[in-house]
Order: sequence, then structure tokens, then C-alpha cells
Amino acid sequence: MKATRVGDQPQHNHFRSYDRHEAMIPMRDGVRLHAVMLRPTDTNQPLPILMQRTPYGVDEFNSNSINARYTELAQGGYIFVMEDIRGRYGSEGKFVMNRPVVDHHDPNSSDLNGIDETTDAYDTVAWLMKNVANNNGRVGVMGISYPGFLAIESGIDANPAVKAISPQAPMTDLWIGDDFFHNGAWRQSYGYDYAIGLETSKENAFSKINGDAYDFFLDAGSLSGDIKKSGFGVLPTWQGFIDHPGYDHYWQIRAVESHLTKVTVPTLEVGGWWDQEDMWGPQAEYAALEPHDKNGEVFIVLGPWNHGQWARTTRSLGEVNFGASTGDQFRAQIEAPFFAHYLKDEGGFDLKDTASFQTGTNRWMHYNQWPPKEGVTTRDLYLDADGSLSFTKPAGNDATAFTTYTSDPANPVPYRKRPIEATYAPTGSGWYTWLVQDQKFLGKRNDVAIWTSSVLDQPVTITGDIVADLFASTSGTDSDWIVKVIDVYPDDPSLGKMSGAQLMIVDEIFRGRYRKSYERPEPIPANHPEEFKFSLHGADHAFLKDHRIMVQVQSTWFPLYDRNPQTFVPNIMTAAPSDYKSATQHIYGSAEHPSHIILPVAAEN
Ligand code: PG9
Repeated sequence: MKATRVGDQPQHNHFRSYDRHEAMIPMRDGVRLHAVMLRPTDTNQPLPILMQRTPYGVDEFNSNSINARYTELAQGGYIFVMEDIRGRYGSEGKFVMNRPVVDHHDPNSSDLNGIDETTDAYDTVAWLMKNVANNNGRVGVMGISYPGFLAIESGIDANPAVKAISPQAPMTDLWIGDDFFHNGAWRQSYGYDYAIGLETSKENAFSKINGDAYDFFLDAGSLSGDIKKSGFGVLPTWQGFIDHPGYDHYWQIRAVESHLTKVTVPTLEVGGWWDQEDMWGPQAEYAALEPHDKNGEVFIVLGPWNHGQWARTTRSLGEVNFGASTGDQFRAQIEAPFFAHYLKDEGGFDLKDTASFQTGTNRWMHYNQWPPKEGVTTRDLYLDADGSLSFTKPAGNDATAFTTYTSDPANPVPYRKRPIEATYAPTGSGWYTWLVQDQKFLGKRNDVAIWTSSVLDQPVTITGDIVADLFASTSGTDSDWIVKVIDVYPDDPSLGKMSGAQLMIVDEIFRGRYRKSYERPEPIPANHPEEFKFSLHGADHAFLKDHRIMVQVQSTWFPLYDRNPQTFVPNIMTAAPSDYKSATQHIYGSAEHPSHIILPVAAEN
């Protein structure tokens, strides 16, 4: 492990003017896609192309927005190409949410006529090579979120001119861990809002929830109730949720990981520790790419960011201050050199494999792989029945050694402070910072179980994947389990708003019916301890001296996640109001059923 302190470096950027052209680029099936092309006016040298494909519109791209949004790359000298994907904004054809990858060797194998985002990227690049004057024959593809998904797609069976890609917060598997579900729990408010945003118009739209989304969704019930209330009819993505609540073929063919053996292009994955949408994607893609990374050309950068926040200066997120402009550092010191190296043969790109911003100590760390193995030891942190956390295995028996609470779907735990606005409200939204919101807002709810460590007399640093291994029972026949690992700051006025704060470091939900199989859900036997083991994902965080570690477990997280009726029903998307039942939950901390969190504890350095 190598720690680096990187100071803020003064930027000497000048404004660069671009010539702007538009084109309708023909795809192999005759559909034409709309693109904006921008070339610096101050040079006639052959330049590489930096391409972004997007469902969010490209009309806004001009000299001003390129200089503002891609400051370092604009300095570097690239031809920028921004393209509307099929069915969005100025492009022809039909939009398909998270369009599956087809079998490129058998064009008849799919109902999508052999067309997908990989072929559209391929055809676009082929056209650009022939039609954009003075290009140097190399293309880089980048994008955040949906455009991040489109960036990795450009690397699958890539056009040979594609020489580097940077998928940033790409959604990768919408059912397992990104936008629409996490471990089978449906992201109700997000799935509802996002489908309206993309499927009610060719251009972005806002959902019409006014007031508190908590009330809106509680009143609507399950997805079938949401749809009735929406007034939009059944949008294609909502139909997908209704027909495919489990991880069946529909979601499996939309998942990107299985196609990544076909990526041989140098790849820079980028992700944020507090990404409210696609935290999982970049780490999952990196893990799928690494095994066949023969030339050491797969890289990952993980920083203290929410969704896409590295595109801005980013010294802080919510009340958490990182002490440096981490977004500027990433773009100037990693992203721009990455593209300059692979597209222009310039020096200066020295990332070995992983750059991670370690929170708590607030410093960039460099590792040979993610998660790093060297200097990291796995330790089990036990959830004891007396509410404490310890590294010693409990000795009690099941009859006495448990923590209990009642989970009532009629009064679900809010995932953030109410009132909760629509996800993408035109007037702004707490959505972007909810993951760093002080968990003290939950007050003294008796449906959130809490375990706390003693005050740390030395720092505990966790670097790598954190796993929850719960032994729990429910009086119902289905249940959700939410686990949050929290850094409790000391009461200290010099910390300002962080004095006494409870900052979530990792968190995740697991829908109990999927404990044996994501494809074939099963009821949970009532009142019987069962094991629920699931990843809380990666972190690189130091719990500092005088802080405490806290773990919280609860069974609702609303309305980001739909409520589990807590009685097994075949399809929660269409559950009736009478299906939702209160349940008594036990989390065991006994010798036989020792609930614990598996922590990758790093040696001090
Ligand atoms: N995270 C967004 C997304 C939602 C749903 C599907 C795909 C992507 C986005 O910001 O693009």
C-alpha cells in the first residue's frame, strides 16, 4: 500500500474555442443517431476523439459547456463527440432502457435485430473515422451513470479505433446492486421516478410527486398502486418490474458483467463511496475485468463522492469535509493523463492499478489491486445481545442472546429525513446527499436495532469488502434485512456539525425470500433462525481514535425500497394492502448463531 498526499495544485486553464457541427450518423439497420461534434479552433493537428453517448440530450454542448464540464480534457486537445442514443432527443429509433447486449455472431438470436448499444457505438466510431477531418484514428469513450454503461458497452467487441474507455458510475446490474433493485428489494421511489424521466417523453421529464414521497408511496401501496396513482399508464420499465420481480432472464441479459471477457480496451473505472445510484457497478465491472487484464490496463479510482461528483471540485459531501478538492485532483492527475497516454502517447499517467481516497484520514492511497490483500486481515465484529460490538465470539444461547424489534409496514423507517421530495425535483432534492445524512435523524425509533462499540483508543481502518453475516428470525414468512455500518464521531464542538454525528460508511438491504436463490424465491420459515449473508460493498475508511463503530439493523427503508409485506406473496409488485403484516424480528448474538460483520482490517501505515 502506498499513501500519497496530494496538494491542491493551481490550475492555469485558458478558454478554448471549438467549432461545432451536427450530424445524423447512420447505423447498420438504417436508423440515424444525432451527434454534436466539437473541434478546437486553435490547431490543425490530427487529434483523437473523445466520445460520450447519452440518453440525456446533447444540444447543450458548445465551447462554453465543454470548457466548464471537461476543463482538463478541454485543455488537452480532443475532438469531442456527443451522441444521442436510439430513441432519445434528436436520434431516430426506439429507446430500450438498459438495452441488452445481443449475440453479435448471430444477428437473428434476438428480438432486437442484432442491434444494441455496442453495435451503435461501433458504427458511430466507424463513421467518425471516415467523416471527421483530421482525427488521429483513436477514440476514447467516457461517461457517468447511464453514459458510463454506454462507455463500457463501447468496449465490448469494440471498434478497433476505440483505444481507451472510462465507465464512471456505470450501472451494471440493475437487479443485484444498482439503480432498480438491491439484492431483490425494489427501489420504489427511484424506479418510479426514473422511468417517468425517460419513458414519458423523448426528452427528460420530472416525476409529478408534490409533497412528501413517503406519504405518496405509503398511500399507493405496491407498484400496482403507484401506477394507478401516476396517471401515465404502465411504462415499459414498470411492466418489466411487474413481470420480473426476481432475477430471471429479463434481468440477467441486461447485466453487463458476463460480457466483460470481451473487453480488451484499457479501462478506467470510477466510483464514489457514497454514490446514491450506482455504487456497485464500477467495483463489479473492475472485478469482472481484472481476471483477464493481461497487460495491467484495467484501473479503478474510488473516491469520497456521490453519483458523478468527481466532475466537480468536491471538497465535501453534505457536512463531511475531505480537506482537498478531490474531484479536481482526480480529473487533473488521473483522468486527463489516462486519456492522454492512450490516445496521444503522452507521459504522465502513473496509476499502477487502484487509487482510493481513504476517508477518515482523508488521503489518497494507491494499491496493486482492489480490494488490496497485502496488510489486510479479516476480522469478525460480533453483534452482542447487550447492544455492544466486539471482536470476541459470543457465548450465550439462542433463548437469551438476541436483540428484538417489531417491524411494522404501516409505519416504515424513512431512509432520509422527511419530507422526502421526488428524486429529481426541479427545485433540488436531498437525494444527492442522503447517504451521508446524520443517522441521528431517526431519533429513538424502536424498530431500528443498534449495536455500538466502546470508544476507540486507536484507529480501526477498513480497506476492502465488508460483509454482513446475520442470523435472524421473523414471525412472518418474508422479510427485508438492512444493515448499516456507521462511524460515530465524538462530541466535540471543534468538529462543527460533525460533532456527535453518525455517518454511514457502508449499508445494504437484502430481501429474505432470495436467501437461497435470486431466481427462485422461497418463504422464510417463521420464528426460525436463518442465515442472511450479503455484501455491504467496499470501503476504505479509518474510524479514528475517540470515535465509535455502530451497526444498525432494520427491516424497512422507505420509500427508497418498497415495503416487504412480511408474509410471503408470489409477487410483491402487486401485493394488496391486506398482505402487509407486522412482524417480530430477532437478531441472534449467540454461540450457535453469532451475527457479525466481516471487516477487512488494514494494518496501520
Ligand atoms: N443512475 C441513473 C440510471 C438510472 C437507471 C438506469 C440507468 C441509469 C443515471 O444517472 O443515469
